[in-house]
Amino acid sequence: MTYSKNPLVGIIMGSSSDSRIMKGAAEILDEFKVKHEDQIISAHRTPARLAEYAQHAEKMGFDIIIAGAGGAAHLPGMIASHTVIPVIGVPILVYNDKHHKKTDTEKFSAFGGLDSLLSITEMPSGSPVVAVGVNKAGNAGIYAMKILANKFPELKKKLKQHKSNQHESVVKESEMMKKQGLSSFAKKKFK
Ligand code: RP5
Repeated sequence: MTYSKNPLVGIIMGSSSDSRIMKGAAEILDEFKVKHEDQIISAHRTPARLAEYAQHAEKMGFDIIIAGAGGAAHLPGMIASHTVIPVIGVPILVYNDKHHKKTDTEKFSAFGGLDSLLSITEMPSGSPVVAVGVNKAGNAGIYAMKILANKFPELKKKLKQHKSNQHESVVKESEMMKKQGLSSFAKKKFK
């Protein structure tokens, strides 16, 4: 079953380089069969487009916006400033991987993702954005499903099933570890 003809969630990110991380949110929404619209909106490189997007999101009737950005991550906060739609921010660590010639240390943020985490969470009073952990786009997807589950009972059922699947998989791995012993379990898992 699908929940609507139109997308219920807008997924946006500051750069195409964020798509490697942000696809984690889309994968969860796809798994739960919730339609989403995905776009690149840069708070710094396309500021006018950012304001237009907020209007677009309201017109589309999105219930939630998932916004990911790295470094000086102003996208989630600025979108939240332009709309009353709840925004879930995804702080991104890995970036600049468009520039293949750069060394690994140049590809990553000098502040290890703390820069984007603080940029997203430290919003002024009266203009909140919630945030998941650094690079945890999948959690943003699950959190969005939890909000939507208040509207769609079928989605609530699926979330409960998702929880019990997680339980089963941890128990299964624990049984394997108990049987094989920690050393050989870890050797097989990370070979
Ligand atoms: C941020 O700058 C983007 O969200 C991205 O994480 C970071 C780097 O962007 P690129 O230089 O890879 O385009 O605005």
